[in-house]
Amino acid sequence: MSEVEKRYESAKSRYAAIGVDTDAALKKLKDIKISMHCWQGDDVKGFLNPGGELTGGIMATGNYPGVATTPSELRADLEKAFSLIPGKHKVNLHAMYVDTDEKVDLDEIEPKHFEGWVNWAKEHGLGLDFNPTFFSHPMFKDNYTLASPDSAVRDFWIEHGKRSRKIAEYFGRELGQTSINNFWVPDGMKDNPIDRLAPRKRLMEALDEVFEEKLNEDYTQESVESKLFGLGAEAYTVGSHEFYMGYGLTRDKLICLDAGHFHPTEVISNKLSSLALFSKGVMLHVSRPVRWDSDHVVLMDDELTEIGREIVRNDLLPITNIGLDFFDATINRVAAWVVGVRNTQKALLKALLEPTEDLKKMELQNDFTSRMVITEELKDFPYGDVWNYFCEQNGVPVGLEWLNEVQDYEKNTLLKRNAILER
Ligand code: RNT
Ligand code: ZN
Repeated sequence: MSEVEKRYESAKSRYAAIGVDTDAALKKLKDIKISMHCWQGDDVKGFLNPGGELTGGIMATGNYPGVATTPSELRADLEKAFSLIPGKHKVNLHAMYVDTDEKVDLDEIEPKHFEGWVNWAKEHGLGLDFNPTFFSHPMFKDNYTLASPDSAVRDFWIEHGKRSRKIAEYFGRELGQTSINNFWVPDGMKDNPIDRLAPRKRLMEALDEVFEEKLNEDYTQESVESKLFGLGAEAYTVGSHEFYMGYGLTRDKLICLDAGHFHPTEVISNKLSSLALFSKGVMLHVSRPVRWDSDHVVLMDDELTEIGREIVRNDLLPITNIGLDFFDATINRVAAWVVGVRNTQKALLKALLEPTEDLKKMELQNDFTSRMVITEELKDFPYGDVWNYFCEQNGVPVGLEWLNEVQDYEKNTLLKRNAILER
């Protein structure tokens, strides 16, 4: 028996004593796919318009060496990250990550421009999610895309939205896993608008045009992502939470909740149970807003723990698509992915290791003392031993070991990349 197995056996009996089956928890964890966002790998630059500016109110800061600048570099980095993460997952692509030598614009993209990604996903047993890219483009005009008062601008983006749906449909058909196509639109104003209504009406109507054609939902489903504010859109964001709650619920779309898109003390964990009653499902952008929508790497903090609990305690896994959304360019980008995905899995595991039914019973019986004492004691239970065993079982490094692999990869691959760039 390995050291990891020995520790697992001991943890297993401690959990069994409070009625928790650790083997069952690990079996469930193995089936949970995390959608790993490709854009952490290249600081949200994409391949459509090399050297272009990042617009749309989001920002990546830092210049850590080794950034991916081609689809094959990005895929190599993703592969490295996945080799350090237990389980089989999905990659979340954006339209600007086209893989083609053709000069193609956002209103011209077709499934064939993503064939390289699909072949790669097949080879590695991965799913693919998608996002139309409504930013970093000259047609992002006066801070507007789909909500623009200029019909030429709107039409460009409507065409883009329609094309993105065909690509997501193609992903779903080819890979046999539903591809979630997430719509986030940065449109807004820096200072106080006079008319908040007209842009929202234009956005609603433009989206209705984009979604006119019915597509097979086994292949693709759309989600809509709200936001409170962005850089340059501090006073007003057209696609607010209320806007997309209304839109998503009336148009049968998934609601996307990004952890950084609300008031600084407002949390998304508390929204899941309400959405579960009214929406067909959710897409999560698990992120960490440090004082604002800063998109820091996801750490094991209270909100992540609570997100895991809300999903597991309320049995929301079947209607929840879990994706990540952060971009930190001051650290090794592969490490950023690995920390974010492993933490998200660990938060789910911690929740899976709770005696949920017993705790619910105590609550119903007004036994708030036991509820508090048990949940506090649970924080010191050896979930780390269960996690380590899960990693070993799934053939990925245990504990700190993965850092060595990232460091080797940096030395042998990432740093060489930059040397070539500098020549
Ligand atoms: C921006 C949104 C959006 C983006 C990605 C790149 O505030 O969170 O999800 O981060 O689409
Ligand atoms: Zn997001």
